[in-house]
Amino acid sequence: MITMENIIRDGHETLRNKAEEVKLPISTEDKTTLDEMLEFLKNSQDETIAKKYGLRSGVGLAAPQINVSKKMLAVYIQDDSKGNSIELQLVNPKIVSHSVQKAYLPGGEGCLSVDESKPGLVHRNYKVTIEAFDIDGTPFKKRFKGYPAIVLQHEIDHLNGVMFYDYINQNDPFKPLDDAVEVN
Ligand code: K2U
Ligand code: NI
Repeated sequence: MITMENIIRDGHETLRNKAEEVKLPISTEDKTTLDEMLEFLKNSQDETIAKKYGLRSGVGLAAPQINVSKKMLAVYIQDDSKGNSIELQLVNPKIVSHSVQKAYLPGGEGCLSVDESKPGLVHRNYKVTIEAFDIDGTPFKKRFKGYPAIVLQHEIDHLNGVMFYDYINQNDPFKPLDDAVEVN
């Protein structure tokens, strides 16, 4: 199982590299890695397991964060209000279109690979359309908005060597862009 020891931290060169496209058909090894990434997210959101193994809660994880420089990511977002959850294991994901409108989390963002706080707003696209392949190699295309869209952009950034704090306006970190949507 993946634990925090497997997650590389800011300063490790892999976090600033562009990850490699995954060769299709997806190998057994890459499928296992994707399953372990999703398992980590579920474990990290289980109070008992997270406490037992000292896991930081995460809703997304990109393969470079476990020092696997491949274009693979997992997302696990539980939406208790409506009972549905978002569970994704994506290979070679790309944003094929996005809204003009921007969005941000009012409290800023964090990252499992960044131990210290980096206060400030991260403006992202409010809506994105993602094309990818799923773990079975089936083509995937879906539009996301709001929080899931923010999480996916954070993870896809990891595949391109971009960190969330790269976007923070150091002169006025909590100044929202005009017309940007606050996402809660
Ligand atoms: O990539 C990662 O390090 C996981 C990030 C994902 C993230 C996406 C969007 C905005 C902030 C972070 C975090 O660890 S997830 C942490 C977290 C957990 C529960 C709810 C919100 C954020
Ligand atoms: Ni991150």
